[in-house]
Amino acid sequence: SDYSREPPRHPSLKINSKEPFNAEPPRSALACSYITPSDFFYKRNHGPIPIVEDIERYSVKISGLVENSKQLFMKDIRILPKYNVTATLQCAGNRRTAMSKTRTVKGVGWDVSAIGNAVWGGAKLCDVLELVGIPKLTSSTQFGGKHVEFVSVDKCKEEKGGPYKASIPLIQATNPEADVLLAYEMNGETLNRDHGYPLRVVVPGVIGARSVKWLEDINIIEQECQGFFMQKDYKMFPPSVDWDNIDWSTRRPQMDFPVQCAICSLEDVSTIKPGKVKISGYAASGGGRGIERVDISVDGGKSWIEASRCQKSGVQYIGDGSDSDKWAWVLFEITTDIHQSTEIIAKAIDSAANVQPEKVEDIWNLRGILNTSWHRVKVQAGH
Ligand code: MTE
Ligand code: MO
Repeated sequence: SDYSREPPRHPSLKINSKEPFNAEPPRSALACSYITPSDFFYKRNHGPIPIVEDIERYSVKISGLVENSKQLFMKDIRILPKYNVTATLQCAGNRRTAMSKTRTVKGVGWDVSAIGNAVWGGAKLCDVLELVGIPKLTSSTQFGGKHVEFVSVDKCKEEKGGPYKASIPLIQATNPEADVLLAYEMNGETLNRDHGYPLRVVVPGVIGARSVKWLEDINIIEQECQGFFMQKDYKMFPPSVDWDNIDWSTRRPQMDFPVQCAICSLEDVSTIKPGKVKISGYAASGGGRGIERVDISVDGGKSWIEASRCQKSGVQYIGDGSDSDKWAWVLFEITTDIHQSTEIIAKAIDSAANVQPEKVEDIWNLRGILNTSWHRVKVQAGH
């Protein structure tokens, strides 16, 4: 493995692991803007960042259960209708550090910023698959349990030096409404190396692990991908399962991410001046479910007040689909009186009325994924 040609990165990122490079922005910087600048977007890697020298010769090969395999160059992908989809990407390991405080878990530690919201520009996967004769919106009976596998060029130790890979159901891949993209732009600019240059998959509403970067191969396969990150990682186990009694085959790979929120305006612990305190952060849910409500408590959970929500700045979020980005987070904010030291809590409710679990202990799992417990920060009244 070779880490001598990594791209430059913003100095204010908090580095959780250097090789492979895993870093997140400070939480105070994260919820300042609805669209996360790519500099500040968390970076989650399992190997060195690949180098594409000759973009003219770069291609993606589509094969597997198709009549004729096809090799697509960037020009073939750029010629397809271009979509800009605003979507939140969240690592399943977001907030892992807090989970490991109850009991040790395996994995890179993350605070609350292994999440970001970007405008991804590219072709829809369903349009790309049509080029090899796979029709859109075909019924599930015709597809069976087929999956679309995405294979990268990076080298990961978990794959014994092989490439990172993952898959999604073919039924989702061929649904135009699922907005699965092969993205070559992020926030209106050419995708940068850290985020998958020249081409990555973006699967909105699904844990980040399925949005394969540096795409090289697309395979239509009979069942889900058998790679490490689908079979031996990113699965949700109950608190009773530990490394001595784990049976990976008993669980399905995690796809949609659950309802989540975090306070970003305050660190745990923060010193505040008694009086009006602004509490703000993000809330997001998977599967295209919007955020129905964000509740805040400033008395440790005895009483709750509702925060205001927005996506575009200054516009109250309604979440009815007409003026909202269905795959994107909402930013929440409330200013309230706090006069003494206390614990502030945030919890979100999504459009299916799913609520975040209260205690991290109840959702503890050995890999430390999906910590969506109520987010708590302690504040000390000072001067
Ligand atoms: N794709 C490749 N090829 N290699 C990787 O290590 N990491 C995955 C996913 N795609 C990964 C990958 C994980 S776990 C996450 S959370 C997201 O990419 C992170 O995307 P980002 O670095 O652009 O934020
Ligand atoms: Mo991830």
